[in-house]
Amino acid sequence: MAAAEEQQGFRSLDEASLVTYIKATPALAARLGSQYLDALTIKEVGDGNLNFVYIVLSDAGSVVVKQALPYIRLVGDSWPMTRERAYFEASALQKHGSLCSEHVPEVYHFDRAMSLIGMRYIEPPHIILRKGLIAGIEYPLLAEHMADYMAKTLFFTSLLYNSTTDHKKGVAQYCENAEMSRLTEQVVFSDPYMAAKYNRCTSPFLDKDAEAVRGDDELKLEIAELKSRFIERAQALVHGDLHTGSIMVTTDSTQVIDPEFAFYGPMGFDIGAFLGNLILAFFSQDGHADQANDRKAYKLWILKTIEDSWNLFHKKFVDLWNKHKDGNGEAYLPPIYNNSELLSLAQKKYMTSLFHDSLGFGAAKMIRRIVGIAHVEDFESIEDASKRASCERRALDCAKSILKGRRQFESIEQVIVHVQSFTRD
Ligand code: ADP
Ligand code: SR1
Ligand code: MG
Repeated sequence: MAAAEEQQGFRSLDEASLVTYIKATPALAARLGSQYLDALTIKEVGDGNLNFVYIVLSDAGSVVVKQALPYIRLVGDSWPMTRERAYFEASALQKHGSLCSEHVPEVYHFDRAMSLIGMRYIEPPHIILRKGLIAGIEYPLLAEHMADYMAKTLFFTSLLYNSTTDHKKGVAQYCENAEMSRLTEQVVFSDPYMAAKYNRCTSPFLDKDAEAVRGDDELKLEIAELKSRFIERAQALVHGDLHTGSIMVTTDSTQVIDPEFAFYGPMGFDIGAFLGNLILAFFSQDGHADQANDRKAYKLWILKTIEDSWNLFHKKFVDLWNKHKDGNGEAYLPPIYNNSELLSLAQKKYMTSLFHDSLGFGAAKMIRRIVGIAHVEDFESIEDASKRASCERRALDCAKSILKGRRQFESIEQVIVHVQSFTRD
């Protein structure tokens, strides 16, 4: 395999060879200052599941270099994975960045043969949101920023804004990211519902709970519906992996990274990933509570953030729709939907369906993080396994009920009340 890769112009880099690469790459060298290249500080910081990420600092500047190797880092080379994911990540960063530059890092350089992206270093005090949630830090602008990011990236890549011809061009381009979508199909929509090699749970505490998921016919019927929707519904260019580990934050800045799973899919997959991961963070809080901080106020802040995120997203998305209703979008042609009563009925129907999709996908994402392959640090960092399992069980039971009953919810406030009903206090 290595020889074939080399023929395609690919070499996997390390800290030392990255210096040589940077010296030979003007777009990166310029960012760091060409006279400082002999004294670079380079650190590999990839704590994600798939790739290698290097922070490169000089006295004059900084870059992040991310390289995809032909396998999944979490598992190793026994699970091969296309390096082309780097191309889709760079393309999606550029497209989403053009629509929402405030919340997407700039791409400085892309090398397709090397599966390598050079991008803005999202500097400290930014940290990964998931880590901030574990630490109990409040982010007052998170809901506003994420609502803005989701409304802009999803609206402007949908048929509400684009012609069907342009939309299909986008769909065709990202259809090629099928291998990444297949990974999601497997680890989100299939493996948790059957005995699968990489599934795990907090054993023995959750063994029966995982078995119950695999034996729950009602749940299986619902997840089948969502799986088909995930594959068939080319609604917008979605990020594809919008969990709290793909967002870097300070109290006044929010940056979305890592869209290597991007494709034209259901909008609710992104919204659900974000909200579902906030719900996981909520259920993990009891495991992080201590004498100094019972986390009760923080749990309320998370719930408020979930509520605000959906409500602000709803408002911003419908505002964009109204603003551009006479533009090129071909889903609701002005000659047909030109009376405000009819348009507002169409919007209500669209947003209700999107709400139920978001709840379904969010719940599916919660379930996979508890009984599937890739668990989340929110729970994994709770050392006491029995305590961890009881947090996870509440999250799992909540997710199952949302997945099955999603169509009954009429507002995010009702969902919040439902989530709270699974807690001890
Ligand atoms: P993977 O694709 O393997 O999931 P990520 O894109 O999530 O990798 O990146 C892994 C880690 O690298 C992140 O958790 C973050 O700490 C760091 N990172 C990634 N991109 C940047 C960036 N542009 N600026 C600063 N740190 C980054
Ligand atoms: C092998 S599954 C790895 C997971 O990590 C990524 O962040 C995606 O969520 C993927 O499902
Ligand atoms: Mg990641």
